[in-house]
Amino acid sequence: FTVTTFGESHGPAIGCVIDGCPPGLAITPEEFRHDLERRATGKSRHTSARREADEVEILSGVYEGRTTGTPIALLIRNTDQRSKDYANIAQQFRPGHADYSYWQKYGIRDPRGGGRSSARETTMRVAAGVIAKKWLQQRYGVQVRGYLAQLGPVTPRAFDWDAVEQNPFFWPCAEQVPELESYMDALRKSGDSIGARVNVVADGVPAGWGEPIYGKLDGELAAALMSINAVKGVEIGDGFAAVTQKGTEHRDEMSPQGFLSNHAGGILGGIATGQQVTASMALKPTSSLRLPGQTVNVEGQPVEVITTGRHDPCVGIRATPIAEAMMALVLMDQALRHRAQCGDVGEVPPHVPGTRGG
Ligand code: EPS
Repeated sequence: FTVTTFGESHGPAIGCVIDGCPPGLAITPEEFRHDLERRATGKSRHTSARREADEVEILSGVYEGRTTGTPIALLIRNTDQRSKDYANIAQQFRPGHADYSYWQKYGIRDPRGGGRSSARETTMRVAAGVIAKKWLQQRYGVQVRGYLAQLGPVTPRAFDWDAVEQNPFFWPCAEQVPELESYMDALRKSGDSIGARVNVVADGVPAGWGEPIYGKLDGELAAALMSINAVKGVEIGDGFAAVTQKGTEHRDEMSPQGFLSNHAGGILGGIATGQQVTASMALKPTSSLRLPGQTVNVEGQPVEVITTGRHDPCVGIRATPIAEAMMALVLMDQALRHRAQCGDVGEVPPHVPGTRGG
């Protein structure tokens, strides 16, 4: 099961090809709308003002509302490109932006909206994730959900899944939302940007998904989350907190009723334990800033850069649906691989009853 995307932020369209989806899954263009809107720009004053309809066209792989098993091609036409915003950065590099490394690699300067390095590319990951989420839910009852776990210095004071979808931040504590809004308003006024942490979890993952050495579930999850623009760190389970933990603290003790804790993030030796799969990712602050910074131009001369245009002061705010999509895509792939080798859930008996699921 593979997904590739194509297109540029300021090109005519973006799209993806999903290969290896089983036949028979019911899917309509309307079903993409919810998650695409959750990720989209222009939904609150705290994100980029670019307005895109993000209407999905299904070009192939679906017949009479069901997947056929052949490659699924999805297309979204760009409608609100404004390349002129980028005229002043055409000859210079934004510090902290991929335009520098793209230039070093390809020697071609396409400054319009960051091209392939733009957050716009993540639209298609979310679209592909809709298919994976639906298949996982229908076939195995697996649910993938995420939330914003930290915005700059602010951490949630309480946790409530119901709160997450009620605010533009995907924040799990409703009473803190005004605090986040004032923080973001002040930040936007200052012209600066801020980093964030997004957590993503999967409930109902059956024990056994994942590969023991090559293609470990945690390894593939880390790679998938790390491949999202602006992600600089990924943790599975307790992640870097494990550095200071004792073995007695970190190990997840077991009982006939199941595990007593989940420091491992639902994965041992690259294979799912049947517990909730948990991951966390750190997103860097956006590099396109209207505050002046020191840089070089394409001739290597020192210049000052100021970026105008429509930018997110915190890309982490829109990253929750992207993290969910990437986790769902990895889980769907691992589910299909597990099925191919070991048969379906229930065909391989659990050695310790009670530790499956839960
Ligand atoms: C982005 C810059 C802005 C954002 C864009 C990501 O676009 P533009 O250059 O057209 O003003 O709106 O994000 C999206 C369009 C999107 O759909 O996520 C950037 O510099 O990465």
